[in-house]
Amino acid sequence: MPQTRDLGGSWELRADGALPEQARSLAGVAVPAVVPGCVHVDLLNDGRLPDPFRDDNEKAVAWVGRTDWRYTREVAWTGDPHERIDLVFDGLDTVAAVELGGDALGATRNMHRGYRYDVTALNDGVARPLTVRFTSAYTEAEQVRDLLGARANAYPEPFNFIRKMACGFGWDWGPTLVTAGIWRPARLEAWSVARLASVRPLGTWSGGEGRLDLTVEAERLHDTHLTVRVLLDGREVARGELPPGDSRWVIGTTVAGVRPWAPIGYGEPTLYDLTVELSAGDVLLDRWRRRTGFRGVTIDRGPDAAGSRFVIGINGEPVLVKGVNWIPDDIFPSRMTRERYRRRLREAADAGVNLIRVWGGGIYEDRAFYEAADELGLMVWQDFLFACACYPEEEPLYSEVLAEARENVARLAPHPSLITWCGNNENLWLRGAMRWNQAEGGDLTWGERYYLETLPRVVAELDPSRPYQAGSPWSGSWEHPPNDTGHGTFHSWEVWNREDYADYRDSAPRFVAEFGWQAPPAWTTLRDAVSDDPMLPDSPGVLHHQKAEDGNGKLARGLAPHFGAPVGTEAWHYLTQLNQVRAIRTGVEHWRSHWPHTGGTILWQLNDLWPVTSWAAIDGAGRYKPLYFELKSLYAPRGLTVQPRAGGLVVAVLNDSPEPWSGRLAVRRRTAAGEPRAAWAARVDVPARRVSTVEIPAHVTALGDGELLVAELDAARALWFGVRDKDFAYPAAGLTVTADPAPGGLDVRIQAAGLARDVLLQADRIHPEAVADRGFLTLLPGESATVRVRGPFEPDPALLKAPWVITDLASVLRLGLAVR
Ligand code: BMA
Repeated sequence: MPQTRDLGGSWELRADGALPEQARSLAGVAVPAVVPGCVHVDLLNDGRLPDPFRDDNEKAVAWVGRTDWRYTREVAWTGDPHERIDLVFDGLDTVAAVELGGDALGATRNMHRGYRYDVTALNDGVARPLTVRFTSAYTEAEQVRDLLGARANAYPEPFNFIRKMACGFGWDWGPTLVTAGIWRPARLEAWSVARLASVRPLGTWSGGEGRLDLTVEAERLHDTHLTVRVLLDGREVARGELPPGDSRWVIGTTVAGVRPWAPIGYGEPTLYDLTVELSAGDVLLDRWRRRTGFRGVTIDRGPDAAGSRFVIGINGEPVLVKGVNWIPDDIFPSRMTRERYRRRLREAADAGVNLIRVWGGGIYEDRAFYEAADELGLMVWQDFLFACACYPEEEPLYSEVLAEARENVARLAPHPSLITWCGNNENLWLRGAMRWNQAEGGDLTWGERYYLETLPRVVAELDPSRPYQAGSPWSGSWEHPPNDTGHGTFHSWEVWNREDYADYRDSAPRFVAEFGWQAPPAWTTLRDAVSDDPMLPDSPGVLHHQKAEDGNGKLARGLAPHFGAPVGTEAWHYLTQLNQVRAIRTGVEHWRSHWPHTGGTILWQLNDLWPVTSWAAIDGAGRYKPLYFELKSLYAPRGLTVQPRAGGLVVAVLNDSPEPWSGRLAVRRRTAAGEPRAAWAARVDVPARRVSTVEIPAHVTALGDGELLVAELDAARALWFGVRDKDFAYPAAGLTVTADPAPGGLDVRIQAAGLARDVLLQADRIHPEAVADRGFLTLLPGESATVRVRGPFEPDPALLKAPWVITDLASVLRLGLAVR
């Protein structure tokens, strides 16, 4: 068996070459460094950088990305002698020269690949210096740009000229922090005779049967006879021979007695241990192990009377996609841990999410990400790493793209959660929509060949088990504009950028792969990030943590028709978070009511990678914005929503459960004070996985001033106010709050005398680590609810009396003040 020695842990970091003024103190200094890691994190840990997340320190540390760096340590082989010793890097960020004992081993220019070098000389046991020199990513990207010609992109940075995480160069939710470093594990691997160079299992499911297609590639040093054994949960399912000269073994076999992997809400995410062993005679040479599963994936893109569908099917069943977009969870991705991946994905699953789209401006994530998704039953849509730009198709980029695609398609093949590969984010669309074809370099290559030829070929060759999409959005061909509501995937950005959120209802796209609405992060997250005093929506630090073009203007214009102009930062914070929730609710309920015409929604965006005003549901400090809790009801299997249709109102009964939903649907018109005005009821029978729309009679929907509709079916409820918030005369909520100490915190009971709309308990205002189990909640007169608050604080009910800990809409609208 191969022996390995981890090269993680302490290294030394030095600046190479010229240093800017701020960095003079680094001249000749060896900074303690950690692998895996990156320069920024090492400098931060050594107290040599101000926190780039605070105020506008981001600007003060910009020199780090423009500097060259050198990582060094000694290495020696301390294991048994072997015929071969390899030095393996799972990831180098990005432009690196690797040297051992002063000899060059190789040069790299792609963060998204791994590298392996023959260092068999280490068999002598003598220690040698290992050096990895990093050239600034800017130097490389600017050289490639000069060589191939400038091309348009969405941000003024050269991210499209280098194979490196694009959003590290800054995005409309992210800082510009251009990293360098040994960002993934490094090790020595010693082996003899032969090793498993690649194992690519494709587990599929159809006709009630599992199937395993497996390709094994060996790297061999001798022409000996090799055998391969394949075990599933310890039981041998296949065995093969690699005669001398042969190093590739391919099998396809049905696997009896297995159950399929299914996403959340559609069955169990069943996984199996897959083991592949390589032997020579009785000697076991290498062993590979993963959890894998069997499932069939289709995307129904067929034509129909309305255009072209986009319905994802798993194991033969159409699946309503309730998705979120994922960006790297840390601007320094080497800081991610298995626990953090697991926690974030568990949070998505807890919110009812069944699909995560790994967005093309980030990275092919760590194995831990896909393993967590496998176990949770979260489907993963993986973009190839191209976003919002024209990308050159010439060398030196073309071969890098090809190598990176081949490596990652093979690497991620075992994961049943990964259900589709997508060519890019928005590049097919924006070239025309942003007129990049008419801008500088508009006549040069721009990436089309990757999306329409290279990448689909790689997927067809290495992984035919997963449907490929050319891009997001994409209408299926050039016959229709890429972002066409009638065909394929759609990104809904006009509404946030220029319109009122009610306009989400103006179309029913076939699949909404992006849509979002901004809001600031949790109060404490913002307060910790900026030292502005006073802290205002437009004070310098707050504005620095708003990266979207005219972001605050869009927030204000989105707010005005619904809530007017807020008084004070606290009211702005409360109302913009509420407006985010209102907007997303409007979109998702409308689109869900059109299932299966609309095949699903993928919210932009689940997470953040620093403290910022953004479209995220979970902020950069990991705190939940109220939107996070709202997702739980929007993405619940069952729900009700009142929708305007053809001059009247309907109740859409949303049933994404495997059972029919039958019962008595009751709709009442009542005053805000609770007095009944009209009532109507009907029996509904909604088949499994279907939506029924039921018209509400006009005499019920004839809302007078201060009246609302309440629709109910079993435990589900929908409210309809008919007018915009600022035109509804909300009475005082009349809240009575009582709190009981509970294990780990407080149980807070909120009782409403009147209509209490959008009561919010902001747990982070009690203690930075306190968490509540609900976001906005609305109570009808006389109702009560309990909010569980947990965290490391003294469970003193008096804490709830601090300003803005508990707030409701009527109080904010009337007074711009907290209730208590
Ligand atoms: C889409 C995404 C991102 C961007 C978001 C918000 O374009 O693909 O590039 O951050 O919208 O503008």
